[in-house]
Amino acid sequence: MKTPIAIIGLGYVGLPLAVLAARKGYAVTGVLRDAVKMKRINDGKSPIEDEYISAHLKPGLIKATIDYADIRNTQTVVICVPTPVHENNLPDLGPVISAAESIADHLQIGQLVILESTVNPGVCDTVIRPILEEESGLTCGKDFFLAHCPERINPGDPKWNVSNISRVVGGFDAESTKRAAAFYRTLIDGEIKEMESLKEAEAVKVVENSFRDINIAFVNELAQSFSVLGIDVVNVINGAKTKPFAFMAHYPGCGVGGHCISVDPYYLIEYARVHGFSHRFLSLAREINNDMPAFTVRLMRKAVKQAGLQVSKIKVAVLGLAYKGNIDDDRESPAYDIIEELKDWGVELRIFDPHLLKKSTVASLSAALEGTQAVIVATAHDEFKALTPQKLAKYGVKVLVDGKNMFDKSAFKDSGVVYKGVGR
Ligand code: SAJ
Repeated sequence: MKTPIAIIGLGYVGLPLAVLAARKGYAVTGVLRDAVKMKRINDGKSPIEDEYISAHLKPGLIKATIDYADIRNTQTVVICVPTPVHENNLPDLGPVISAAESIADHLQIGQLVILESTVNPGVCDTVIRPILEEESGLTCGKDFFLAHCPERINPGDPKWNVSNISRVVGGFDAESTKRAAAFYRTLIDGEIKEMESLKEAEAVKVVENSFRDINIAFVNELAQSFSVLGIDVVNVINGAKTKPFAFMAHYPGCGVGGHCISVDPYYLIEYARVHGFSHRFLSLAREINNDMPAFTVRLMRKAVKQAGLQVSKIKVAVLGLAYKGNIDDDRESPAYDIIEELKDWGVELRIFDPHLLKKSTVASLSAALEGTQAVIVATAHDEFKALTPQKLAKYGVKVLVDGKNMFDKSAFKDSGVVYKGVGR
Protein backbone atom coordinates (compact mmCIF):
# COMPACT_ATOMS: atom_id res chain seq x y z
CA MET A 1 0.00 0.00 0.00
CA LYS A 2 1.54 3.33 -1.05
CA THR A 3 1.84 5.93 1.70
CA PRO A 4 -0.31 8.90 0.70
CA ILE A 5 1.23 12.38 0.93
CA ALA A 6 0.14 15.83 -0.22
CA ILE A 7 2.21 18.64 -1.69
CA ILE A 8 0.76 22.14 -1.68
CA GLY A 9 2.03 24.17 -4.63
CA LEU A 10 3.31 22.49 -7.82
CA GLY A 11 5.80 25.06 -9.06
CA TYR A 12 9.61 25.08 -9.30
CA VAL A 13 9.84 23.54 -5.82
CA GLY A 14 6.70 21.44 -5.35
CA LEU A 15 6.54 19.70 -8.70
CA PRO A 16 10.07 18.19 -8.64
CA LEU A 17 9.39 17.02 -5.06
CA ALA A 18 6.04 15.49 -6.11
CA VAL A 19 7.65 13.65 -9.02
CA LEU A 20 10.48 12.39 -6.81
CA ALA A 21 8.10 11.17 -4.08
CA ALA A 22 5.89 9.42 -6.64
CA ARG A 23 8.95 7.72 -8.15
CA LYS A 24 9.93 6.60 -4.66
CA GLY A 25 6.55 4.89 -4.26
CA TYR A 26 4.39 7.46 -2.49
CA ALA A 27 0.79 8.12 -3.55
CA VAL A 28 1.17 11.84 -4.24
CA THR A 29 -1.63 14.37 -4.29
CA GLY A 30 -0.55 17.80 -5.50
CA VAL A 31 -2.78 20.74 -4.58
CA LEU A 32 -2.67 23.87 -6.70
CA ARG A 33 -4.92 26.80 -7.56
CA ASP A 34 -4.76 26.74 -11.34
CA ALA A 35 -7.14 24.23 -12.97
CA VAL A 36 -5.41 24.57 -16.35
CA LYS A 37 -2.05 23.68 -14.81
CA MET A 38 -3.79 20.86 -12.90
CA LYS A 39 -4.98 19.31 -16.18
CA ARG A 40 -1.55 19.68 -17.83
CA ILE A 41 0.14 17.94 -14.92
CA ASN A 42 -2.43 15.11 -14.82
CA ASP A 43 -1.78 14.69 -18.56
CA GLY A 44 1.91 14.29 -17.78
CA LYS A 45 2.93 17.64 -19.29
CA SER A 46 5.31 19.85 -17.28
CA PRO A 47 4.13 23.48 -16.97
CA ILE A 48 7.73 24.62 -16.37
CA GLU A 49 11.10 24.08 -18.05
CA ASP A 50 12.86 21.58 -15.80
CA GLU A 51 14.95 18.65 -16.99
CA TYR A 52 14.12 16.42 -14.02
CA ILE A 53 10.36 16.95 -14.41
CA SER A 54 10.39 16.62 -18.21
CA ALA A 55 12.32 13.35 -17.86
CA HIS A 56 10.02 11.77 -15.28
CA LEU A 57 6.54 13.33 -15.19
CA LYS A 58 4.08 10.87 -16.77
CA PRO A 59 0.25 10.89 -16.98
CA GLY A 60 -1.15 9.65 -13.66
CA LEU A 61 2.21 9.74 -11.85
CA ILE A 62 0.78 12.25 -9.42
CA LYS A 63 -2.78 13.37 -8.79
CA ALA A 64 -3.08 17.13 -9.23
CA THR A 65 -6.16 18.70 -7.67
CA ILE A 66 -7.55 22.11 -6.73
CA ASP A 67 -9.48 20.64 -3.79
CA TYR A 68 -7.76 20.88 -0.42
CA ALA A 69 -10.14 18.23 0.97
CA ASP A 70 -8.00 15.70 -0.89
CA ILE A 71 -5.27 16.10 1.75
CA ARG A 72 -7.45 14.54 4.46
CA ASN A 73 -6.26 10.96 4.05
CA THR A 74 -2.57 11.76 3.67
CA GLN A 75 0.18 11.14 6.23
CA THR A 76 2.39 14.16 5.36
CA VAL A 77 1.50 17.57 3.92
CA VAL A 78 4.38 19.59 2.41
CA ILE A 79 3.89 23.31 1.73
CA CYS A 80 5.86 24.52 -1.32
CA VAL A 81 4.25 27.86 -2.14
CA PRO A 82 6.15 31.07 -3.06
CA THR A 83 7.45 33.49 -0.44
CA PRO A 84 8.05 36.67 -2.44
CA VAL A 85 8.55 40.21 -1.24
CA HIS A 86 6.23 43.19 -1.75
CA GLU A 87 7.26 46.17 -3.91
CA ASN A 88 8.85 47.68 -0.77
CA ASN A 89 10.91 44.51 -0.32
CA LEU A 90 9.04 43.51 2.83
CA PRO A 91 8.24 39.78 3.18
CA ASP A 92 4.95 38.63 1.63
CA LEU A 93 3.69 35.64 3.64
CA GLY A 94 0.30 35.75 1.90
CA PRO A 95 0.64 32.48 -0.04
CA VAL A 96 2.01 30.62 3.02
CA ILE A 97 -0.77 31.92 5.29
CA SER A 98 -3.47 31.02 2.79
CA ALA A 99 -2.02 27.51 2.37
CA ALA A 100 -1.92 27.03 6.17
CA GLU A 101 -5.52 28.22 6.48
CA SER A 102 -6.68 25.77 3.80
CA ILE A 103 -4.74 22.90 5.36
CA ALA A 104 -6.17 23.70 8.80
CA ASP A 105 -9.69 23.16 7.44
CA HIS A 106 -8.80 19.53 6.71
CA LEU A 107 -6.00 18.78 9.20
CA GLN A 108 -6.21 15.26 10.66
CA ILE A 109 -4.83 13.75 13.88
CA GLY A 110 -1.39 12.24 13.30
CA GLN A 111 -0.54 14.30 10.21
CA LEU A 112 2.90 15.84 9.73
CA VAL A 113 2.94 19.33 8.18
CA ILE A 114 6.25 20.42 6.63
CA LEU A 115 6.99 23.91 5.30
CA GLU A 116 9.59 23.98 2.47
CA SER A 117 9.04 27.59 1.43
CA THR A 118 11.83 29.93 2.48
CA VAL A 119 10.88 32.06 5.50
CA ASN A 120 12.66 33.97 8.21
CA PRO A 121 13.20 32.37 11.61
CA GLY A 122 10.03 32.39 13.69
CA VAL A 123 7.45 32.05 10.92
CA CYS A 124 6.69 28.35 11.46
CA ASP A 125 6.19 28.74 15.19
CA THR A 126 4.51 32.13 15.34
CA VAL A 127 2.55 32.23 12.05
CA ILE A 128 1.94 28.69 10.73
CA ARG A 129 1.42 26.82 13.99
CA PRO A 130 -1.25 29.20 15.45
CA ILE A 131 -3.21 29.06 12.18
CA LEU A 132 -3.12 25.26 12.11
CA GLU A 133 -4.09 24.96 15.79
CA GLU A 134 -6.77 27.65 15.97
CA GLU A 135 -8.59 26.64 12.79
CA SER A 136 -8.41 22.88 13.41
CA GLY A 137 -8.77 22.78 17.20
CA LEU A 138 -5.83 20.36 17.23
CA THR A 139 -2.62 20.81 19.26
CA CYS A 140 0.81 20.83 17.64
CA GLY A 141 3.16 18.18 19.06
CA LYS A 142 0.22 16.23 20.46
CA ASP A 143 -2.33 15.85 17.65
CA PHE A 144 -0.23 16.82 14.64
CA PHE A 145 3.44 17.49 13.91
CA LEU A 146 5.17 20.50 12.34
CA ALA A 147 8.62 20.81 10.74
CA HIS A 148 10.61 23.02 8.38
CA CYS A 149 12.79 21.68 5.57
CA PRO A 150 13.94 24.62 3.45
CA GLU A 151 13.84 23.95 -0.29
CA ARG A 152 17.13 23.82 -2.17
CA ILE A 153 16.02 23.63 -5.77
CA ASN A 154 18.53 24.94 -8.28
CA PRO A 155 16.73 25.49 -11.61
CA GLY A 156 18.72 24.43 -14.65
CA ASP A 157 21.46 22.66 -12.67
CA PRO A 158 22.47 19.49 -14.56
CA LYS A 159 24.15 17.92 -11.51
CA TRP A 160 22.16 18.85 -8.41
CA ASN A 161 18.44 18.11 -8.38
CA VAL A 162 15.76 17.36 -5.83
CA SER A 163 16.86 13.73 -5.49
CA ASN A 164 20.46 14.36 -4.41
CA ILE A 165 20.68 17.74 -2.69
CA SER A 166 21.30 17.37 1.05
CA ARG A 167 18.77 19.04 3.33
CA VAL A 168 18.30 20.33 6.89
CA VAL A 169 15.16 19.69 8.93
CA GLY A 170 13.98 21.26 12.17
CA GLY A 171 10.79 20.47 14.08
CA PHE A 172 8.40 21.97 16.61
CA ASP A 173 9.53 19.14 18.89
CA ALA A 174 11.80 16.10 18.76
CA GLU A 175 9.05 13.87 17.35
CA SER A 176 8.30 16.36 14.55
CA THR A 177 11.99 16.56 13.64
CA LYS A 178 12.31 12.77 13.72
CA ARG A 179 9.29 12.21 11.47
CA ALA A 180 10.37 14.87 8.97
CA ALA A 181 13.94 13.55 8.84
CA ALA A 182 12.65 10.01 8.31
CA PHE A 183 10.40 11.22 5.46
CA TYR A 184 13.22 12.99 3.60
CA ARG A 185 15.57 10.06 4.14
CA THR A 186 13.18 7.92 2.08
CA LEU A 187 13.45 10.43 -0.77
CA ILE A 188 16.87 12.00 -0.94
CA ASP A 189 20.26 10.50 -1.62
CA GLY A 190 22.16 13.01 0.52
CA GLU A 191 22.63 14.11 4.10
CA ILE A 192 19.48 15.02 6.04
CA LYS A 193 20.81 17.10 8.94
CA GLU A 194 18.56 17.44 12.00
CA MET A 195 18.61 20.94 13.48
CA GLU A 196 17.70 21.71 17.08
CA SER A 197 14.64 23.78 16.28
CA LEU A 198 12.30 25.19 13.65
CA LYS A 199 14.13 28.52 13.96
CA GLU A 200 17.53 27.00 13.22
CA ALA A 201 16.19 25.29 10.08
CA GLU A 202 14.56 28.56 8.94
CA ALA A 203 17.81 30.45 9.64
CA VAL A 204 19.93 28.01 7.60
CA LYS A 205 18.20 28.87 4.34
CA VAL A 206 18.22 32.64 4.69
CA VAL A 207 21.87 32.45 5.78
CA GLU A 208 22.99 30.31 2.83
CA ASN A 209 21.32 32.60 0.34
CA SER A 210 22.45 35.80 2.06
CA PHE A 211 25.98 34.36 1.90
CA ARG A 212 25.60 34.14 -1.88
CA ASP A 213 24.08 37.62 -2.17
CA ILE A 214 26.92 39.33 -0.26
CA ASN A 215 29.56 37.47 -2.28
CA ILE A 216 27.91 38.56 -5.52
CA ALA A 217 27.74 42.13 -4.17
CA PHE A 218 31.46 41.95 -3.40
CA VAL A 219 32.36 41.14 -7.03
CA ASN A 220 29.76 43.59 -8.35
CA GLU A 221 31.39 46.38 -6.39
CA LEU A 222 34.79 45.23 -7.68
CA ALA A 223 33.36 45.34 -11.23
CA GLN A 224 32.30 48.97 -10.79
CA SER A 225 35.68 49.88 -9.29
CA PHE A 226 37.74 47.96 -11.87
CA SER A 227 35.74 49.59 -14.69
CA VAL A 228 37.26 52.86 -13.49
CA LEU A 229 40.70 51.36 -12.84
CA GLY A 230 40.88 49.63 -16.24
CA ILE A 231 41.34 46.15 -14.73
CA ASP A 232 39.50 43.05 -16.01
CA VAL A 233 37.64 41.85 -12.91
CA VAL A 234 36.83 38.42 -14.39
CA ASN A 235 40.51 37.75 -15.04
CA VAL A 236 41.32 38.82 -11.48
CA ILE A 237 38.62 36.56 -9.98
CA ASN A 238 39.88 33.64 -12.07
CA GLY A 239 43.36 34.45 -10.81
CA ALA A 240 42.19 34.49 -7.20
CA LYS A 241 40.38 31.18 -7.85
CA THR A 242 43.74 29.44 -8.29
CA LYS A 243 44.07 29.74 -4.52
CA PRO A 244 43.05 26.19 -3.47
CA PHE A 245 41.53 27.29 -0.16
CA ALA A 246 39.61 30.17 1.44
CA PHE A 247 38.39 31.70 -1.82
CA MET A 248 35.03 31.05 -3.50
CA ALA A 249 34.59 32.55 -6.97
CA HIS A 250 31.48 34.56 -7.75
CA TYR A 251 31.04 36.68 -10.86
CA PRO A 252 29.67 40.16 -11.54
CA GLY A 253 26.71 40.75 -13.80
CA CYS A 254 23.92 43.12 -14.74
CA GLY A 255 22.06 42.27 -11.53
CA VAL A 256 20.80 39.55 -9.19
CA GLY A 257 17.43 37.99 -9.97
CA GLY A 258 15.49 34.91 -9.03
CA HIS A 259 13.08 34.04 -6.25
CA CYS A 260 15.88 33.07 -3.83
CA ILE A 261 19.02 35.18 -3.70
CA SER A 262 17.42 38.54 -4.42
CA VAL A 263 14.58 37.91 -1.96
CA ASP A 264 15.70 35.83 1.00
CA PRO A 265 18.03 38.39 2.62
CA TYR A 266 15.07 40.78 2.99
CA TYR A 267 13.32 38.19 5.19
CA LEU A 268 16.24 38.17 7.63
CA ILE A 269 16.79 41.95 7.42
CA GLU A 270 13.16 42.67 8.32
CA TYR A 271 12.90 40.01 11.04
CA ALA A 272 16.04 41.32 12.75
CA ARG A 273 14.87 44.93 12.33
CA VAL A 274 11.60 44.35 14.17
CA HIS A 275 13.67 42.75 16.94
CA GLY A 276 15.98 45.76 17.17
CA PHE A 277 18.97 44.74 15.04
CA SER A 278 19.96 46.45 11.80
CA HIS A 279 21.65 44.23 9.20
CA ARG A 280 23.74 47.04 7.64
CA PHE A 281 25.99 44.64 5.68
CA LEU A 282 23.14 42.57 4.19
CA SER A 283 21.27 45.78 3.31
CA LEU A 284 24.34 47.29 1.63
CA ALA A 285 24.84 44.11 -0.42
CA ARG A 286 21.22 44.33 -1.61
CA GLU A 287 21.80 48.00 -2.49
CA ILE A 288 24.93 47.21 -4.53
CA ASN A 289 23.26 44.34 -6.39
CA ASN A 290 20.14 46.43 -7.04
CA ASP A 291 22.33 49.13 -8.62
CA MET A 292 23.80 46.80 -11.26
CA PRO A 293 21.00 47.26 -13.86
CA ALA A 294 21.51 51.05 -13.75
CA PHE A 295 25.28 50.53 -13.91
CA THR A 296 24.77 48.35 -17.00
CA VAL A 297 22.75 51.07 -18.73
CA ARG A 298 25.44 53.61 -17.80
CA LEU A 299 27.95 51.29 -19.50
CA MET A 300 25.77 51.33 -22.62
CA ARG A 301 25.62 55.12 -22.65
CA LYS A 302 29.43 55.30 -22.46
CA ALA A 303 29.79 52.75 -25.27
CA VAL A 304 27.23 54.55 -27.47
CA LYS A 305 29.18 57.80 -27.08
CA GLN A 306 32.42 55.93 -27.81
CA ALA A 307 30.80 54.63 -31.01
CA GLY A 308 29.98 58.21 -31.99
CA LEU A 309 26.21 57.73 -31.67
CA GLN A 310 23.52 59.65 -29.79
CA VAL A 311 21.50 57.73 -27.17
CA SER A 312 18.29 59.55 -28.11
CA LYS A 313 18.61 58.47 -31.74
CA ILE A 314 19.38 54.74 -31.41
CA LYS A 315 17.41 51.52 -31.19
CA VAL A 316 18.45 49.13 -28.42
CA ALA A 317 17.89 45.36 -28.19
CA VAL A 318 17.66 43.79 -24.74
CA LEU A 319 18.46 40.08 -25.13
CA GLY A 320 17.26 37.90 -22.27
CA LEU A 321 14.50 38.30 -19.67
CA ALA A 322 15.08 35.17 -17.55
CA TYR A 323 17.06 35.76 -14.36
CA LYS A 324 19.67 33.18 -15.40
CA GLY A 325 20.64 31.27 -18.53
CA ASN A 326 18.65 28.52 -20.27
CA ILE A 327 15.55 28.68 -18.06
CA ASP A 328 12.19 30.43 -18.46
CA ASP A 329 11.94 31.93 -14.95
CA ASP A 330 12.01 35.72 -15.00
CA ARG A 331 11.12 36.44 -11.37
CA GLU A 332 12.96 39.49 -10.02
CA SER A 333 15.00 39.50 -13.23
CA PRO A 334 17.37 42.50 -13.57
CA ALA A 335 16.46 42.61 -17.28
CA TYR A 336 13.21 44.35 -16.34
CA ASP A 337 15.10 47.01 -14.38
CA ILE A 338 17.38 47.57 -17.39
CA ILE A 339 14.30 47.93 -19.61
CA GLU A 340 12.77 50.50 -17.24
CA GLU A 341 16.05 52.47 -17.17
CA LEU A 342 16.20 52.48 -20.97
CA LYS A 343 12.57 53.60 -21.22
CA ASP A 344 13.47 56.50 -18.90
CA TRP A 345 16.15 57.47 -21.42
CA GLY A 346 13.48 57.46 -24.16
CA VAL A 347 15.26 54.72 -26.09
CA GLU A 348 13.41 52.67 -28.76
CA LEU A 349 13.50 49.05 -27.53
CA ARG A 350 13.40 45.54 -28.93
CA ILE A 351 13.13 42.75 -26.32
CA PHE A 352 13.85 39.09 -27.09
CA ASP A 353 14.15 35.99 -24.91
CA PRO A 354 13.91 32.60 -26.68
CA HIS A 355 12.62 31.02 -23.44
CA LEU A 356 10.00 33.72 -22.88
CA LEU A 357 8.60 34.47 -26.33
CA LYS A 358 5.26 35.65 -24.95
CA LYS A 359 7.04 38.44 -23.05
CA SER A 360 9.32 39.35 -25.98
CA THR A 361 8.41 42.25 -28.28
CA VAL A 362 9.96 40.55 -31.34
CA ALA A 363 9.74 36.93 -32.43
CA SER A 364 13.36 36.17 -33.23
CA LEU A 365 16.96 37.11 -32.56
CA SER A 366 17.35 38.52 -36.06
CA ALA A 367 14.22 40.64 -35.63
CA ALA A 368 15.77 42.01 -32.43
CA LEU A 369 19.03 42.87 -34.21
CA GLU A 370 17.59 44.24 -37.50
CA GLY A 371 18.14 48.02 -37.54
CA THR A 372 19.50 48.01 -33.98
CA GLN A 373 22.56 50.02 -33.01
CA ALA A 374 23.12 48.81 -29.44
CA VAL A 375 22.60 45.40 -27.79
CA ILE A 376 22.48 44.60 -24.07
CA VAL A 377 22.71 40.89 -23.24
CA ALA A 378 20.98 40.48 -19.86
CA THR A 379 20.78 36.64 -19.69
CA ALA A 380 23.44 34.03 -20.54
CA HIS A 381 21.19 31.88 -22.76
CA ASP A 382 23.10 29.45 -25.01
CA GLU A 383 21.14 30.86 -27.98
CA PHE A 384 23.11 34.13 -27.66
CA LYS A 385 26.55 32.49 -27.78
CA ALA A 386 26.56 32.62 -31.61
CA LEU A 387 26.59 36.44 -31.55
CA THR A 388 30.00 37.16 -33.10
CA PRO A 389 31.13 40.74 -33.75
CA GLN A 390 30.88 39.98 -37.48
CA LYS A 391 27.26 38.83 -37.13
CA LEU A 392 26.39 41.92 -35.08
CA ALA A 393 28.18 44.26 -37.53
CA LYS A 394 26.15 42.69 -40.38
CA TYR A 395 22.99 44.00 -38.71
CA GLY A 396 24.59 47.42 -38.20
CA VAL A 397 25.06 46.92 -34.46
CA LYS A 398 27.76 49.26 -33.12
CA VAL A 399 27.66 48.45 -29.37
CA LEU A 400 27.46 45.26 -27.33
CA VAL A 401 27.03 45.44 -23.55
CA ASP A 402 27.74 41.97 -22.16
CA GLY A 403 25.66 41.93 -18.96
CA LYS A 404 26.76 38.39 -18.15
CA ASN A 405 30.39 38.59 -19.31
CA MET A 406 29.61 35.65 -21.57
CA PHE A 407 31.57 36.74 -24.67
CA ASP A 408 35.27 36.73 -25.53
CA LYS A 409 36.00 40.46 -25.35
CA SER A 410 39.20 40.08 -27.42
CA ALA A 411 37.08 39.01 -30.45
CA PHE A 412 35.59 42.53 -30.49
CA LYS A 413 38.93 44.32 -30.81
CA ASP A 414 39.08 46.27 -34.12
CA SER A 415 35.71 44.72 -35.08
CA GLY A 416 33.85 48.01 -35.36
CA VAL A 417 31.58 46.90 -32.49
CA VAL A 418 32.33 48.59 -29.15
CA TYR A 419 32.33 45.93 -26.40
CA LYS A 420 31.60 46.62 -22.73
CA GLY A 421 31.55 43.88 -20.13
CA VAL A 422 30.59 44.26 -16.46
CA GLY A 423 33.95 45.10 -14.96
CA ARG A 424 35.92 44.25 -18.09
N1 SAJ B 1 24.54 35.62 -10.00
C1 SAJ B 1 25.58 36.52 -10.19
N2 SAJ B 1 26.85 36.12 -9.89
C2 SAJ B 1 27.12 34.87 -9.42
C3 SAJ B 1 26.05 33.98 -9.23
C4 SAJ B 1 24.77 34.36 -9.54
O1 SAJ B 1 25.36 37.65 -10.62
O2 SAJ B 1 28.29 34.56 -9.19
C5 SAJ B 1 23.18 36.05 -10.30
C6 SAJ B 1 22.51 35.22 -11.37
O3 SAJ B 1 22.75 35.74 -12.65
C7 SAJ B 1 21.04 35.33 -10.99
C8 SAJ B 1 21.08 35.46 -9.47
O4 SAJ B 1 22.40 35.87 -9.13
O5 SAJ B 1 20.45 36.48 -11.54
C9 SAJ B 1 20.77 34.17 -8.76
O6 SAJ B 1 21.58 33.22 -9.34
P1 SAJ B 1 21.79 31.76 -8.69
O7 SAJ B 1 22.79 31.03 -9.46
O8 SAJ B 1 22.00 31.93 -7.23
O9 SAJ B 1 20.41 31.09 -9.01
P2 SAJ B 1 19.17 30.76 -8.11
O10 SAJ B 1 18.42 31.96 -7.72
O11 SAJ B 1 18.45 29.68 -8.82
O12 SAJ B 1 19.83 30.19 -6.79
C10 SAJ B 1 19.76 28.86 -6.50
C11 SAJ B 1 19.70 28.89 -5.02
N3 SAJ B 1 19.16 27.67 -4.55
C12 SAJ B 1 18.29 27.73 -3.52
O13 SAJ B 1 17.95 28.74 -2.97
C13 SAJ B 1 17.73 26.45 -3.12
C14 SAJ B 1 21.07 29.15 -4.42
O14 SAJ B 1 21.05 28.81 -3.02
C15 SAJ B 1 22.14 28.35 -5.09
O15 SAJ B 1 23.38 28.71 -4.51
C16 SAJ B 1 22.13 28.69 -6.56
O16 SAJ B 1 20.88 28.23 -7.07
C17 SAJ B 1 23.30 28.02 -7.28
O17 SAJ B 1 24.30 27.69 -6.60
O18 SAJ B 1 23.21 27.92 -8.49
